[in-house]
Amino acid sequence: MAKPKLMGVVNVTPDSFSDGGRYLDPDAAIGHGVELVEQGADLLDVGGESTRPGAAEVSVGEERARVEPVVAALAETATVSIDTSKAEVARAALDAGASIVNDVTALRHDPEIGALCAERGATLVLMHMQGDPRTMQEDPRYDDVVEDVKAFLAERMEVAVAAGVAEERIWLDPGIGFGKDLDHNLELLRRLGELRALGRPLVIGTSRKSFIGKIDGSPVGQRLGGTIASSILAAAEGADVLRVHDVAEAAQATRVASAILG
Ligand code: HH2
Repeated sequence: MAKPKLMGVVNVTPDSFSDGGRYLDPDAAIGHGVELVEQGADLLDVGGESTRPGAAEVSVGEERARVEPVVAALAETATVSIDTSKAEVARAALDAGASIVNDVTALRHDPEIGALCAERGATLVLMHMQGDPRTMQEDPRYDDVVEDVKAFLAERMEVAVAAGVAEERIWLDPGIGFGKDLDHNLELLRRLGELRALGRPLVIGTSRKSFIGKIDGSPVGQRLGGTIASSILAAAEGADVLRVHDVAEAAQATRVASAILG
C-alpha cells in the first residue's frame, strides 16, 4: 500500500457538521492548521462554507472574509487547498497562497473555477455529489453507484480539461456522504479500486461522516474508529489522499498499515 497523503480539515465555519464554530475565529483556525501540520498533515483544506445537508448558504463576501486570512497565514508553511464552489472565493484564496481548489460541485455551481485553475496552474479536485447539499440525502438513487460515479467523474474531468486544466492537475473524489445512502457509501468504498481506471489521484473523505453512525449508532463526536477503518481500507484500495479531521490518529494508522502491507 502506497502511503496516502493526509489532507487535514480546517473549517472556518459556524455550522460544519462535526466541528462547526470551533475554528470560526481566524486565530483559532490558523492555530488548528499549524497543529494539524505538526501532526503529519501533508496539506490543509480550508473551507468557509459547510456542505452538510441543509447548511445555510454563505455570501461571497462572508466566505472570503472567513478564509482569506487563514489561507494567507497557513500557506506560508503548508500546501493549502480551498474548499469552495465559488470562483471569486477560489481566486482570493489562490491570491493568498493556496495551490489547490477543492470544488464539491465539480464545476457545476461555478464553471469559472475551471478557467481560473487553468490560468493559475492550480490543482483541481472534482467531487461527485448527487443533487445539492439541501436535497442530496432525499432518497438518492443509482443504477450502479460505482459505474454512475465513475461516468460522472469522467465527464467532469472532460469539462475541466476543455476549460484548460491540465489532466495532470486533476484529482477525483467519489464524494462519500454526498447524495448517497449507507449502501451506496459502502459499495463505493468496497469497489474504490474500480475508480483507479480514471487514471487520476483519488481523494476520499469519510471522516466522522454519518454513514459510520448508521452502522453503529455512534454520535458525530465518537466516529474516530470508523474514520480510521474506512480510511485505511480506502488507502488499501488505492486512495491517494485522505481528507480527515483527526490527523494524528490517521498519520499513525497509515504508517502502521503501510509498514504491514509494504
Ligand atoms: N467532505 C466534506 C467537505 N468537503 N471535499 C471533498 N473533496 N471530499 C469530501 O468528502 C468532503 C469535502 C464534509 O466534511 P466537513 O468539511 O467536515 O463538513 P462541512 O461540509 O459541514 O463543513
